[in-house]
Amino acid sequence: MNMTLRWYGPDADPIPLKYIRQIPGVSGIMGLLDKPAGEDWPETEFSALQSKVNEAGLRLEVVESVNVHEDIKLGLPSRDKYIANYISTVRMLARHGVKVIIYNFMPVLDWLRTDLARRIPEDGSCSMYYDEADLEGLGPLELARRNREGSGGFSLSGWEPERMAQLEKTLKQYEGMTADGLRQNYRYFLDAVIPVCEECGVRMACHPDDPAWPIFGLPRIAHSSEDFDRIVALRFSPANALCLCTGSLGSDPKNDLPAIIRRFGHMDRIAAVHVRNVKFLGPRRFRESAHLSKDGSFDMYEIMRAVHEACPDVWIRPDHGRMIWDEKGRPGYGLFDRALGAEYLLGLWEALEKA
Ligand code: DNO
Repeated sequence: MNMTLRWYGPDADPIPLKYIRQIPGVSGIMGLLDKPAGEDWPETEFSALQSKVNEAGLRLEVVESVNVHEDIKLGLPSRDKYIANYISTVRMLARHGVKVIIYNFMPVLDWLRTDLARRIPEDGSCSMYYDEADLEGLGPLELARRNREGSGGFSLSGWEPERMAQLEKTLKQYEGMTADGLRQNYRYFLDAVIPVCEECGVRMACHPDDPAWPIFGLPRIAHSSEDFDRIVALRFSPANALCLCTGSLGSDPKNDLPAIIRRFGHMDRIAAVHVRNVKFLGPRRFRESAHLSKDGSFDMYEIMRAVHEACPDVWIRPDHGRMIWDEKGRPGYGLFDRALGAEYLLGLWEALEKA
């Protein structure tokens, strides 16, 4: 298992690489170039980023994310141009030793919370929070505005300004799109990209829908074991893999996380894992808790045991942390709580190794 931390790059992330290097057991980052979806990533920029990471004593073998342009998800004629750019980026990343590319196929919006900094009454820390009831009377545009205001000036992955600028138009384009229609467009994308990944030794890792159900009437096709069965069948190859995110999938209590990890891990279809805990507060209402089992609703030991059993060589990162110790940072991506999360997961791992 390779323990990593997500890092947004020297200009966008307030956390110095040196600090990440000092977290015991963290060997690399999951990183990215901050480019609008659909762009072919410039090699010189990526190689400069990777050198910086390497100089800090860390590795950059997982890229999160190379975003998929909406025209691909919509199946518009312009998709071929964007797929060609995607392929060119895959080849470039492979030349630099990248092994896994995390992406998602969620229409328009990526992950969604209704409060980016909800105070946890028990200990005074803040974490991200979701209540479906708060979405009523709140359209996506209003939510995007709130996110912008609540993000402390940081651009949030999945809520990038250029994406939000197009929001109204993109939402219109999706009118009438069904889950099957979206899946067909997904197949078209995978048919083009996966053979290239096989050729150059890269694995695509699809991130689940977060939360794990459709929102704002948009189709979503990656939030259950059955959905993943369909996704791996769209193009059957170890390069067509998943990024198993426990917090996203687990937002629906029906999803049995250890069972899903075992199912797709044993099939060799898990290329990356995001591990975090969630505390259910009611139907479709939850907060992101500390990683510790006791603080949330998941059994983190059982989750790590399933990873250890079914995909032990995977790249992992602790996911969204709370804001603690008065840290100011990108919601979900501060240093302190994620570092605690990494140590806790590494502790579970050591126990599993020795048992
Ligand atoms: C949220 C992240 C997601 C993830 C993308 C992958 O914090 O886990 O934004 O990076 O869905 O494409």
